[in-house]
Amino acid sequence: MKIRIISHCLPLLCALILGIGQSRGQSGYHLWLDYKPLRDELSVSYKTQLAALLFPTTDGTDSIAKQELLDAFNGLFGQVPEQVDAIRQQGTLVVGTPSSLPAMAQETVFSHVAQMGPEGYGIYTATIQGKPATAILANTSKGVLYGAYAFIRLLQRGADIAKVDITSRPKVNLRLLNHWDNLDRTVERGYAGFSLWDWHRLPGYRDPRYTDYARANASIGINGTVLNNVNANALVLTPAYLEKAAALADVFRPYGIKVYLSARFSAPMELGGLPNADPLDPNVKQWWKEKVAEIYRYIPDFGGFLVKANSEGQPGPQNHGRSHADGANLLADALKPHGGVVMWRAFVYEDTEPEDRAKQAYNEFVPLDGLFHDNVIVQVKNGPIDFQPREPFHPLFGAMPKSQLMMEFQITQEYLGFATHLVYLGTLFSETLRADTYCNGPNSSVARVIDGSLTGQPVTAIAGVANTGTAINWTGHPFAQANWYAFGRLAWDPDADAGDIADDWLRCTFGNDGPLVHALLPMMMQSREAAVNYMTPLGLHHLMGWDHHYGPGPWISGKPRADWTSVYYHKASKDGIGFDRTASGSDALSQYFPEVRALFENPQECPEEYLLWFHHLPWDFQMRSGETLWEALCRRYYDGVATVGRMQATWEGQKGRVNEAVFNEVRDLLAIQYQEAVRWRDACVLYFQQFSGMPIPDGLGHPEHPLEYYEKMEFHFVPGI
Ligand code: GCV
Repeated sequence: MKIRIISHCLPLLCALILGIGQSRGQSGYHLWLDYKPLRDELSVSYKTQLAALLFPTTDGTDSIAKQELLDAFNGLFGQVPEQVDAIRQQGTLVVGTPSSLPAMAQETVFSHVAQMGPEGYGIYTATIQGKPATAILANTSKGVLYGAYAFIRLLQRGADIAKVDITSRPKVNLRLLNHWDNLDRTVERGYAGFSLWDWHRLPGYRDPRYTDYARANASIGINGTVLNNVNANALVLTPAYLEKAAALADVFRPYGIKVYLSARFSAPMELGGLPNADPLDPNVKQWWKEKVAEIYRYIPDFGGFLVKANSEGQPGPQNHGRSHADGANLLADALKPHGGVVMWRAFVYEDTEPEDRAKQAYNEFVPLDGLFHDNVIVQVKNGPIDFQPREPFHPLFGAMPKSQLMMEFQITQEYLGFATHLVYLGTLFSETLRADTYCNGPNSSVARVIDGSLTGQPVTAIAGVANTGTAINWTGHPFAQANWYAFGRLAWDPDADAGDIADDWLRCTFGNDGPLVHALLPMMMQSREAAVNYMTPLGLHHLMGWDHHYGPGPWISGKPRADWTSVYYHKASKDGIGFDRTASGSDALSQYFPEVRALFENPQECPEEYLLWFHHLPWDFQMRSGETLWEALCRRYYDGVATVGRMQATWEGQKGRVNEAVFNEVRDLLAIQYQEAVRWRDACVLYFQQFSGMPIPDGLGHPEHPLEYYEKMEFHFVPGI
């Protein structure tokens, strides 16, 4: 018995010992803000260039910026600059705003400040009061904070700060994380432990981790956070929870981060005892008005509501015979006097089985264009189905010119291998942002729609479903940190290059090590395409396991709704595979502008990445490569796995270059990813082979097990549901 107890406890003991041995510094806890010492020559020159700091602080925000600069200098080149109140002959870093530095505000370099807006910053090599200096300038202390982080990033990269001339302001106003965190601390589609919000001990105990969370977000320009799941519990709107949310808001405020809440549309019934939640009912309006006023008493700078309504069983205005616009405007009117916004999600599909789920949001929302009040933003997922490994951009982008639209990306990897697979999402985000909607002729990219430059919408926003949790490294997979990072950077500048961002992340995270970046950057850049290939190549989608969404499940059928099954989407049969969304099929393609339609309409010309998204084609369809469709499909599946094999080899080459704990963790996760990629490939190839009746092309190899083996696999207690 004793032996059994010991053997049962052994893993726990080992975990505890390992946990103690693995300090936060070694674990990835410090994210991209780990200020590792730079090379000696760089340190020497930075010590001279940054010997003195002239930085008069005015509030909590610029005080944070100052401390961050001091910590960074100390870590990067081992020197804390002398704090001065007059500019030195040389080697002074000047930081502030025209009002914090009134004696200098007439200097030429301050002329840039006019272009920075309330959040932008500038970093310059300049002559101030006749002396050479480096300057971080902004209009506000928030801008100063963002400027400080940008300057630190330059140092982490070992940039030449003798000639810097950077002016940067965010292209999108509201840059938010959406937490799908439940009040019991489980996280829907969360793969990095439990929710960061310790509701039980709030508001009394403010975990220092809340500060670290805010710091990480501020460092990449995120300025808002929706604390709770869109599948919302109305309790979050009760005084007990508002007090807790207010405590979080207090911690986040100096970092420039506003708190938002997901609101349950039926809250007036559940909390207020009203007989209905009809948005046109005066009592319902009054209830929301009072509730919102109460929220602002707790959180004076509350950002507003995020709402999932009439979607996947959530209550909404349609329950009362009203439209999404009626519902959104109800909340918007309550928020308006306080300056809050409503982010109303367009992720909707009919309760009855739709003919093509991809068409639903467009069909429901386009007729409402122009009806939303001016503090409503319609939040649209990047693609028309649901965060699949690859989707074409959502046809709503560009199709509602009289409404404010925002982007919703998913950072957590619900459909991309959870926190087990190394998949860099900067490329996915960028692919959507750069896609041309042609809504206003050429160069009408999705980025131009959401940054308001095409529509002139005053409120612009972008959200990412968070991948954070209580895991010591925040995101589960060490490389999943890069996805949080890339989201923030692209939210600030949707035109930024995903490769440059990955390069920054690597240098800031692992140290400014050229050979390491040279090896790992291509690996990151190929990783998403690899996942697409071993999961859903050539435009296939929604092939994952039932409900938990883990692993392959192309055979999923016979569920309560056809559009929750895989067979609904791939439509494989003896005659071919793919979803015909052209005029001969569901005609979802007609929801796009003519130039986009022309791009996808003809299977001979359709980019292969989207082929089976838009077309149902015979197995022997001739691809541009000369292969048959079946051969091309097999080859992509095998290529995907082969890429993961190369990623493993690349990582092995970094032994000794990254700390041992992270090295081992990534190595082991890549091994799991490889196994899972093989399983995806083999399960899908065997499943589709039943219909194609064709052999796997020579030289690719053959699955180890028969199809039934994969179909019978069961997984219990999969995280995230
Ligand atoms: C929060 C998908 C996910 C759900 C999620 C939903 C949504 O269906 O599987 O977990 O619910 O999207 O975005 O609302």
